[in-house]
Amino acid sequence: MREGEDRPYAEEGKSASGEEEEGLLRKGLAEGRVLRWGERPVVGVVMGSASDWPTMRKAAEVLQRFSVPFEALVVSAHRTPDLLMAYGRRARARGLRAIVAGAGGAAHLPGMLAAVTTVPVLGVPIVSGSLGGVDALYSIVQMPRGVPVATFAIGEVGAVNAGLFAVALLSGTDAGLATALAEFRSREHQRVLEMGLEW
Ligand code: C2R
Repeated sequence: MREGEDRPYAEEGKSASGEEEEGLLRKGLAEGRVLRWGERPVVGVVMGSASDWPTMRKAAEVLQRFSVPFEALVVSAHRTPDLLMAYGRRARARGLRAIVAGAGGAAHLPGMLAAVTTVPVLGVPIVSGSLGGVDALYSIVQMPRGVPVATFAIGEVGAVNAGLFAVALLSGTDAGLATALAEFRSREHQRVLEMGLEW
């Protein structure tokens, strides 16, 4: 690697310095890599691979529906460990109030994020490979005592509910969101009351 070039990893055996971390984050959050919706994102929607996006966009769609500004990007504990650390460490300072993190297989991403930030991490197990998402569910839900990741159902249902849960978290300090959430629930209530069956 040439001098002055951003390294994808800190040198073996060393952690990225503060300056390196800033550089990684700048590159990782560059235009074209990050999908931004609204001014000043308060929720980060992250995933281990672009292949997770069809599922994770369900969480993003919920945030959009409730007018919650968010950013969405690919970041991986396995494949971009230093970027992941930088993203997690800077999350609170950057104004994020919740991180929805989706990953499949050996899903270390949500747990590793939770290890470096006190911003609530909401984990979504993605269906991938031969174990159908159960591997990701166990990887995310079985966190050791003291470092929680709120874990949701496997796949799209989990992504939708993680989005709704992020809205519920934010509604604690946002009366408008609390009202919007209550209205959503009452529409769901009505929808079920109108359900009929045909023989
Ligand atoms: P590819 O489709 O890119 O091969 O990824 C991703 O979340 C994805 O579901 C396959 C699966 O690998 C997962 N992945 C993780 C992590 N990074 C990528 N679980 C991680 O850091 O936990």
